[in-house]
Amino acid sequence: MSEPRTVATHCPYCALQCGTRLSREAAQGVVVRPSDFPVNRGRLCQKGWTAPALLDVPDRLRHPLVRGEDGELTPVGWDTALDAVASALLRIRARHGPDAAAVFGGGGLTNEKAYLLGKFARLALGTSQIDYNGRFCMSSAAAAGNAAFGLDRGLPFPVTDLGRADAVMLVGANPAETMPPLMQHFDRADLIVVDPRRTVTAERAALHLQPAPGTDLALALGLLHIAFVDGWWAEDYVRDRTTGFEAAWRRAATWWPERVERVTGVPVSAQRTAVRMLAEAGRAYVLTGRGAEQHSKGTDTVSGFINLALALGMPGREGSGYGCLTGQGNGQGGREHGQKADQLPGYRLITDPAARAHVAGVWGVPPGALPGAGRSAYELLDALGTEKGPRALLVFGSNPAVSAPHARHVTDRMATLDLLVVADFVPSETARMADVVLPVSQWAEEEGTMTNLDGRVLRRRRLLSPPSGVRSDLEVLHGLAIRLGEPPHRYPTAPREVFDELRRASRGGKADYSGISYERLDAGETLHWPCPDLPGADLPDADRPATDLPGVAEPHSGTPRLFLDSFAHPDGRARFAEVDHRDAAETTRPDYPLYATTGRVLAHYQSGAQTRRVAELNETAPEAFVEVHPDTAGHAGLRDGALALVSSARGSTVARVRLVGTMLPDTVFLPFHFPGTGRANLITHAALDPRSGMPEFKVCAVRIEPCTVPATDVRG
Ligand SMILES: Nc1nc2c(c(=O)[nH]1)N[C@H]1C(S)=C(S)[C@@H](COP(=O)(O)OP(=O)(O)OC[C@H]3O[C@@H](n4cnc5c(=O)[nH]c(N)nc54)[C@H](O)[C@@H]3O)O[C@H]1N2
Ligand SMILES: Nc1nc2c(c(=O)[nH]1)N[C@H]1C(S)=C(S)[C@@H](COP(=O)(O)OP(=O)(O)OC[C@H]3O[C@@H](n4cnc5c(=O)[nH]c(N)nc54)[C@H](O)[C@@H]3O)O[C@H]1N2
Ligand code: SF4
Ligand SMILES: [Mo]
Repeated sequence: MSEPRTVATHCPYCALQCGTRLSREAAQGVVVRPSDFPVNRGRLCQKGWTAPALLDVPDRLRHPLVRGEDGELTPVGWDTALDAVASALLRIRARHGPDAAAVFGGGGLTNEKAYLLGKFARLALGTSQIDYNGRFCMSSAAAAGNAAFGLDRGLPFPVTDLGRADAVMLVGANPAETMPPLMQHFDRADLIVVDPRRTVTAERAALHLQPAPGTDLALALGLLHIAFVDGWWAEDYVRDRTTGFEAAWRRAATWWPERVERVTGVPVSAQRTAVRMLAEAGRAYVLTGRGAEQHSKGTDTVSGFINLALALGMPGREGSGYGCLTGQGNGQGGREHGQKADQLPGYRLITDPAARAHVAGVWGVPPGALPGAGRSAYELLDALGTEKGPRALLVFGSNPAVSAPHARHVTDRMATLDLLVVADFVPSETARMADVVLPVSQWAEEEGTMTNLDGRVLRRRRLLSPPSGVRSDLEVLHGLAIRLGEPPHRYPTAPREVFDELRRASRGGKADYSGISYERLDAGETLHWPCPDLPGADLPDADRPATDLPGVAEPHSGTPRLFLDSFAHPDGRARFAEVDHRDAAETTRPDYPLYATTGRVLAHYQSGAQTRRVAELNETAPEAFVEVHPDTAGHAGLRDGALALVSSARGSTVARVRLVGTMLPDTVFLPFHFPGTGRANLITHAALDPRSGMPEFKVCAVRIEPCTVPATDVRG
């Protein structure tokens, strides 16, 4: 098969999924150009522009590696590697049972990979122990969205709707660095940014509210209080389209603006201005990011902001609404097709008997063959190697050695495993710990689908063959499954075949993809889920209703805007949530007097496994740093550019001081993209949100001091 010279595809990184044209050119090799796709309209960020460099990073994995007797990872053939993994898995299962093997997936995997990984875990391994890094990402917003609206799709409207907004409130999101091309959709709107830091996004805002980390819920309650007391609330909408306002109001009633100012630090006048700006705008949106969500009360915090949006009558109205800015490339699709501990494909609950029967039917097994719900991501990592926990872990698409909270503890747990297997295309920090490393193909070398932040299903297309010696994730799963005794046809390796099965498995579920096909996407159709297929599409040709009958002729055109007529609860109404503020799991004390919060910079993506290997990006942000207010640094004896030791009750990390005059004096900020002793997650807290399993990445208590020991002596 000859390879195309140019393909229309999407960026390998974030959930915006900017459209690109990728071509092979004689002089420059692979070249990327932005396309006029609606989300990015001809723009890309620095990561998108430099993405081709990922294809041939110097230490690209090209051979399977197995840890030898000498303790070193050594190249071997594929049969040797897969045999080693399968025989170890069989041994562990025989001794400890099926739940002794666990799987950790990722929101960067295509829909096809995420689906087949979930199926592989449930059938080939028979384990309930599967979860993924999306738990660390948007799980709090998902839990709050499901509770409020009966359905969780990050943005229940197309991104381009934002372009007509008059006001947009961004709570804990910094899209100017995390999704730069998104900013063009805010050109018309007055931005209200809620962030403890004066970020690049906050610089562009009409109003910047600067709460102390972990106090957003108090702020949300206070804004609801003002909306009601000052008479801004949408009484008719609340009566006709919602339930539960009274209970929510009872909580908000005690959050008068002065009390909110005391807890959050946001002045009363700014609170009032924010509510007025949203209420007076004809078209307004409230959007949350990780800053609001990555807390042990992340779900309640998002519920607090949804309550505000509902009180102002925004959700389910064209031109207004609430949304969560999902993060990873397939953060949306990755949570819909069965790699989440409690879910089956189609966003079905694994505990729902009807869901189990449907999916088991598609998989050709009795429903009883499907395991139940497993542990959430951090609970899973925390249980590794313990008496009741998994003894083997297979990682596809994540680098938890850097990105998991309380990272030292997590790597300690991983070190006790009988078997750690990592599939990746670079030797990530987690891969370096593995017993077996499986080199896989990446983005421009494969076909598939991704679902972007507004629920639009997109085609990822192949420009190049993968390097020889490298296999696709689908081929890896197939190879392992047959060695574990599974019938080969259960694990197709062609993405289109997997997608067609995923369509059947999702049919009738919340995230129904059954009407979406490669053919329709390749013909240029814009399809947002849910997109059910024609009635009878699952029947043999002869039994299908004739398509020229009235009402069955047109294929479903997808659902760009949800909730316009009704919300997805049985009564069609949205639910206010009865939430109240509480402190972060850890508050400051004399030995840890400052708050640390964490997040991202423009040049790096996530654990940095990919972007630290792209020279142009790494030069922009070569090492860990900590943003500190000059007075705070002065008290600690630290100058700009000095090396600081930032310590919490869990450990210390080393970072270079950046003096930032707009920082809150009692708050420091660290990006989490760096490895070794520069890992921000050496200090973060693993307190979990009881409803979503989200860890408290965004607030913990620390102290900061000059780093007097060589960085290598700090336990990393
Ligand atoms: N450059 C870059 N872009 C990315 C990624 C990346 O790694 N790098 N990752 C992608 C992914 S997976 C995700 S999830 C998104 C994340 O996108 P964002 O949510 O925009 O990213 P973060 O930097 O994690 O957090 C946003 C802001 O929250 C603020 N914050 C911290 N604590 C609090 C708090 O208590 N309250 C409030 N209100 N704000 C707080 C931080 O100061 C930060 O500016 O980005 C995606 N895009
Ligand atoms: N302190 C702190 N920690 C955080 C956060 C924070 O804000 N603060 N944010 C959290 C969030 S929102 C997220 S999303 C996580 C992300 O953190 P991680 O899950 O570690 O994400 P990545 O760094 O993207 O790791 C993905 C890995 O999979 C590989 N990979 C990419 N695509 C594929 C594929 O198709 N197949 C296979 N087999 N491998 C692939 C990449 O090379 C990389 O090594 O971090 C979380 N950790
Ligand atoms: S905004 Fe996201 S999708 Fe767009 S170019 Fe940057 S990293 Fe890629
Ligand atoms: Mo994320």
